[in-house]
Amino acid sequence: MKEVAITRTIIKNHMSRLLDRLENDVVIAGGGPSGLVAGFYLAKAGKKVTLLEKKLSLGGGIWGGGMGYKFAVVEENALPILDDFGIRYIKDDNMYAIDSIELASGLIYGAVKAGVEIFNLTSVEDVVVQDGRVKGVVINSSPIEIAGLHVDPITLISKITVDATGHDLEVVRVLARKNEIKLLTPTGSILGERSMDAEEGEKFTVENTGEVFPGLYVAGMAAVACFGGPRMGPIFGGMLLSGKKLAKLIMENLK
Ligand code: 48H
Repeated sequence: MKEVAITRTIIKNHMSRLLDRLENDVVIAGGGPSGLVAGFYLAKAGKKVTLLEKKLSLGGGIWGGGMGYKFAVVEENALPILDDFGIRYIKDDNMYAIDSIELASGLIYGAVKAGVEIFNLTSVEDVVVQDGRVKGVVINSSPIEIAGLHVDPITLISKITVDATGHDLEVVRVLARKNEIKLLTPTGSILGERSMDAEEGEKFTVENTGEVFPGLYVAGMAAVACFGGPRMGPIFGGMLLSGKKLAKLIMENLK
């Protein structure tokens, strides 16, 4: 029966992809701009990258531009990244404007085509910690999490784990809450996001992209929230550059 073939095709393909990703070079939590760009460059370099997104659709904070006006903005130094993805931009007032629909869909498509294995509807709820190092993620189905059902999670192993969960900094927060550890921040703790300063926030994001605990890296707004930088509003150059820098750092680490 056709119904059986449809169902078998879905289950077989999903399960074979998932089984292939029990062990990874890199697992990225969060499918916003920083996570997608990092995944793209790592996959292009031949790394086995799995990206987990808790929502149905990826793209994080891109879709709504600024206050729902559908344009995102980047500075000139982020243009090579857009060129790598084939995403178009318009020069305007010393800035570059991008249709946020093209930015979000272009980053997602680029990451998938580069070889990033993406699982949506998948929440990272904890990490695996052994020998003083993060060695993977503990995941659950988002609908199970949202319903508050008592269903235990499963685990994916990774050489490197990335917190690209944006403002909420979910992975680092759970690590810090459950374990008596010191993070690689100036105080050893999470410093928290500060109020708006677009210029400084953009710089801060890239400068603070990096390792925050052995095996665990932060990128994008998660780096800002972790290291105590200012927000920058709907300018996305720092997020894209953060993703690219992260890929470079991880490549060096994995050598
Ligand atoms: C799986 C999760 C989990 C979880 C969250 O917020 P994002 O777009 O993140 P960035 O850092 O790549 O980009 C930030 C940018 O969009 C932004 O918000 C800016 C520039 N703000 C400036 C300002 O002033 O406000 O994406 C994070 C993604 C989202 O899709 C979440 O659903 C997802 O991570 N996520 N995925 N497991 N536990 N938590």
